[in-house]
Amino acid sequence: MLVDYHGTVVQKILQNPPSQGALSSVTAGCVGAQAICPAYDRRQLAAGIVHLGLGAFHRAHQAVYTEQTVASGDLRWGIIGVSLRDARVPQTLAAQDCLYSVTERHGDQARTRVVGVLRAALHAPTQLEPVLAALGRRSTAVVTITVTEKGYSQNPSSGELDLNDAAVRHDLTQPRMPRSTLGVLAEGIRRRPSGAPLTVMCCDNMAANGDTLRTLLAQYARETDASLARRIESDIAFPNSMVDRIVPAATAESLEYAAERLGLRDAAAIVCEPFTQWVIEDRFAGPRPAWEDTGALLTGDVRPYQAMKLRLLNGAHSAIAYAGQLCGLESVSDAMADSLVGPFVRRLMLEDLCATVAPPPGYDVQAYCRDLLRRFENPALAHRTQQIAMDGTQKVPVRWLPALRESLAAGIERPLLERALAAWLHYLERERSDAGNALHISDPGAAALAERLRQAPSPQRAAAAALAHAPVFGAEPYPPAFAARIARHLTRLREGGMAALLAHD
Ligand code: CS2
Repeated sequence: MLVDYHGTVVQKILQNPPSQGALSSVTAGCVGAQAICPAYDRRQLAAGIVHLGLGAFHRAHQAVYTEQTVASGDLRWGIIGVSLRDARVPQTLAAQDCLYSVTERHGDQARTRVVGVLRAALHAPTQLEPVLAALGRRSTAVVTITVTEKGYSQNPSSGELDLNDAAVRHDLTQPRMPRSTLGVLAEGIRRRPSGAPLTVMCCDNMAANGDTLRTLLAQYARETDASLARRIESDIAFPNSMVDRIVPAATAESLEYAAERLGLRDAAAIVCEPFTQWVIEDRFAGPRPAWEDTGALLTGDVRPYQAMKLRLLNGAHSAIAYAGQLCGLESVSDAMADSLVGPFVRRLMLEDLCATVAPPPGYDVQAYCRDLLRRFENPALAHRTQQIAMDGTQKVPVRWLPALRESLAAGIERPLLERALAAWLHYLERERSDAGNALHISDPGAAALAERLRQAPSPQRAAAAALAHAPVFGAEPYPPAFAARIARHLTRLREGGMAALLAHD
C-alpha cells in the first residue's frame, strides 16, 4: 500500500480530489513536498490504452509520457496494464490503487512524481477474460508492449516465428485461451468490432520492432485463422519506435530512498535516471495521445534512431554486463569506474561501435556518446550488470552481430567488439567470474550454446562451434580469420581472464 508513516492512505486523497488547489496542499502535506502528484480526477480517466508487460520500464517510460498528456487535460488515455507472467507487479499495484512513484535521480539531484494514469493492473494467466475484453473494446485505440526480446516467440537470428516455442505451441492448439504475447494479442484483435481502428506499438529493444511484430503476429494468426491474419495485415498499424531510459530493477535501497522522498511507503516505487527519449514512427490507425507535446518525437523514419541506440547504448551495455560479471563488478557505474573495464567500454563505444552507426539527420553522434558515458557513470543508480547480462542469446544478435557482420563484409576488424563477443562466450562457458565465483546466468537460450563451447576440445574448435550455432549467429558462415581471432581471445580469457584479454592490442 502507498501508505504514509502515520497510516493515511494516500489513494483515498487522490481518488477524491477536492479541488486542484486543495489537492496540491493536501498532497504536499501527505506526499513529500517535492513530489508531483496527479492533479486530475482519476475517476474521469477513460482507458484508451492497453499495455502488455507491466515491468518497471513501461511504468517509468511510456506511462510517464502518458501521465503528462492526461495531466494536460486529455483524459481519454488511461492505461490498462497487463502482466503476461509475473503476478507480483499487478498484485502490488492493485493493492495501492495502481498508484506508484517514479524518482529520477542523478548524483544528488532527484525529482519524484506520483503517476496516476494506470487504470487497472491485470495478470493475464489468472485474469485472462478482462485482458481479452480490454483488447477487444472499441475504445481501446492503442496497445503498447514491453515484454522483452524473448517475449515475441521469435527465432532471434532468422527473425521468423519460433513454432517450437512452448507458449506458441500451446496457443496454436487453444487459441481462445492464449498464454503468449502473440496469442493474447491475436485473440484480443479477433474480438474487436470491425472498423474499430487499432495501433499496436512494440516498445522493446529490437530493430524494426513494429515491422517485426506485425510479421510475427500475422505468421502466428495464419496458423489458425487466415481471415484474422489478413485483418492484422490490412487494418492494424504497427509503428516502429525507439525507447530509451535506464530503469534499474528496484532494490531495498531504492525503495527506501523513494519512501524517504515521498514520506510514504510505495512497494512499486521506481528510481531511474532523469534522461528519457521516445521516437515514434508517425503511423497510427486511429486516435493517439499527443505524446509529441510531452517530449516524444514523432517522425517518418525511426530506423536510424533505433540503430544508433541499439548499437551505442545497448551494445555498450551488454559489453559492460559481461566484462563486469567476469570482473566481479556489480553495477554499471562500478564497471565504468574500474581501471580495466572503464577504458575498454569507452574505446569500444567511441572507436568500434560509433564507426558502425549512421546517425539520424542533425545528430552529433560524438555528443550522443559523451552523454551515454555520463549516463553510465551515474553513481546514484544501482543498475546491476547481472540484470543487463540476462537473455544474451536474444540481445547479442540485435546489439552486436549486425555491426560485426557489416564490418566483416567490408573487410574491417572491430578489435574491441570482437573481444566483447569472446568475453560473452567465455562467461557462458565458465559460469564463473575471473576470481572463481559462481555466476548466475538467466537466459533460456544459453544452455545449447554453452554446451557447444564446453564440448569443444580447443579454443579454435570452441570458437568455430559457437559461431556455427545458427539460432544465435545465423546460418551464414563467418570468415575463418574472424573465428581465429575469437579463438585467440578465448585462449587469453582462459589463461588470465579479462585482464589477459585486454592486455594485448
Ligand atoms: C539494457 C536496457 O537490460 C538491458 O539489456 O541494455 O534495458 C537499457 O537500460 C535500456 O534499453 C535503456 O533505454
